[in-house]
Amino acid sequence: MVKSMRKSIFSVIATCLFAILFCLTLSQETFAAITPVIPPAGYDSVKNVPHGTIKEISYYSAATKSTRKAKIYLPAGYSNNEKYSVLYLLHGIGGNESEWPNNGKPNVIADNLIAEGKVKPCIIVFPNGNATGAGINDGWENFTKDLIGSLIPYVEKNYSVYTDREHRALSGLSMGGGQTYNIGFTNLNTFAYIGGYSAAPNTKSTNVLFPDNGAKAKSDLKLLFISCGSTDSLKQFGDSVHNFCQSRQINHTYWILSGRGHDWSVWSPSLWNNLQMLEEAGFTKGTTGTTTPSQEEKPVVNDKYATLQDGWYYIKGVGSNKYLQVANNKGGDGVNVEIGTGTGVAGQKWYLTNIQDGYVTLKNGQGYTLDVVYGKDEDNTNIQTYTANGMSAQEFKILPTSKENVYGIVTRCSTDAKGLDVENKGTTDGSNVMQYAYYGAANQTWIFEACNASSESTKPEETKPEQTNKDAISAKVTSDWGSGAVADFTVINTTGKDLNNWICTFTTNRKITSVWNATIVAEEGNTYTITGPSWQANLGAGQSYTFGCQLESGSGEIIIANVVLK
Ligand code: FER
Repeated sequence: MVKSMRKSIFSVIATCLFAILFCLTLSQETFAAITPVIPPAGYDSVKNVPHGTIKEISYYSAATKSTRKAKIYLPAGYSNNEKYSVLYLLHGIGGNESEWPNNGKPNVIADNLIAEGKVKPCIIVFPNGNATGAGINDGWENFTKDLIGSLIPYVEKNYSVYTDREHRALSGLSMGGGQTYNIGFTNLNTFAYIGGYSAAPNTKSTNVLFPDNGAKAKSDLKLLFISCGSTDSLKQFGDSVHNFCQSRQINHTYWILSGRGHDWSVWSPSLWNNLQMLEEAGFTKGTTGTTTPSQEEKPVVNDKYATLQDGWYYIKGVGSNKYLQVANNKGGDGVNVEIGTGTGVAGQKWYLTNIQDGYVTLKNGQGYTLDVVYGKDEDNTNIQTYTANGMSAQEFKILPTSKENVYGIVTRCSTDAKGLDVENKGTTDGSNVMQYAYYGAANQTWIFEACNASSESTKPEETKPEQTNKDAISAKVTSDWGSGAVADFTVINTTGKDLNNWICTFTTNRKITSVWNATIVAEEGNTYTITGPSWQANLGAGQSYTFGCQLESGSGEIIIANVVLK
């Protein structure tokens, strides 16, 4: 009896131990509850669901000292009133920023998963992973610097995204899978989620990937997803990461797609699973997913406008209770416009002038005019001040709201569809002001307070009489070889008077890399100030002068704006 009880207690303990061991063995490889599966048919077919958009972006890279291109998927209903997580998704050896968009259906896969409620809206960025250029011997290796030092900061400055590691993921296929491991494991403060699909021989050895023997990866990784086709000749590279992680008990999921090779039949299904695993691991935490404006926030029809009297105003944001101002109370071209606590300084005073068709201009106490950068019709375009130039970028309509003396300020360059908007509904001093689809939100509406003191009643000085017109300089491409171009720039003295030591400031849509037969005296972003050479320092009224410029790659004509010749 005692003996048989002992025997059964022993067998219960043994069964429990076995069960615990069994569970431990299972959880060792997979910590995400989602086990990858071959996606159902139609997972990458365009359906009648809201569609996100993929667009091209370009940014200056300190790693290549050039402007580089990338593509970005913005989910349907992308809104500045929401914050998004970002997945950086890398391509393979023959590709560039278009490889995933052209071949992998990433937008369709994401649109469908979002529409099904399986993942919340997020942003996917498709970089060009070969950051090559003059003097760079390994563009794939140099991409680490490009991604971390230039592309991520660009995305985080220009889009409404979270900026912590727990909202940033890195995945890639083949060469991009190798890069994902090389960059991801050694930058765990930047990325909490790593996904390598069919990683290539550029994958570094595990003693390089895990210099601390995997301690940080073990504690900090929120998701590690490894996938590969079973017949892929490169399978050993994912195996090596898997084997190391298994030996160090670093949580990960290794998905081998039976019978598949080194192609999109692995990569698109990997993305479909990876997105859902990201969702489960907390990648989109904080995003509400309710990005469609509610009924009362629907864009208003801008068929009416308010008429305010010409005069000086302080312009106060309704959502922030702070005043429209220039940064550092500085007068100048290209000075940022933001909000700040009311102090009555010149940089917070705006002289409203009614012009034609219901539009107004707003010139501040320093004599510079409110201006939409390049007059672009795009959400998130920044607002600055610039010398008055009569262009639509400087023309605004004041729209009434249901509240007295509360107005929207919409921009003519967006045909009144976008309005001055405090970025991310900011309320702190220095919060940026840009243009965004206008729907009368608190961060898009403004109170006009007349400045009453008699000293303020005079119109601002007419500044910059040297301002001429946009035709004072023009450019013509003479040779374009794709990655660069040469153009003739012609300055015409349209000022009506002789100019000694002429100086011309302008902005272009393509970066100038060098100039001959003239000199660049100042350069800020894409704004250049150029003087003539010693033999052409003077330019008589009506006279023209042509000099040469080398430009970075781009396409189409050269657009020149904001020209000042003096
Ligand atoms: C190699 C085989 C394949 C290699 C890279 C690849 C660097 C990459 C393939 C891809 O990106 O699809 O030996 O060496």
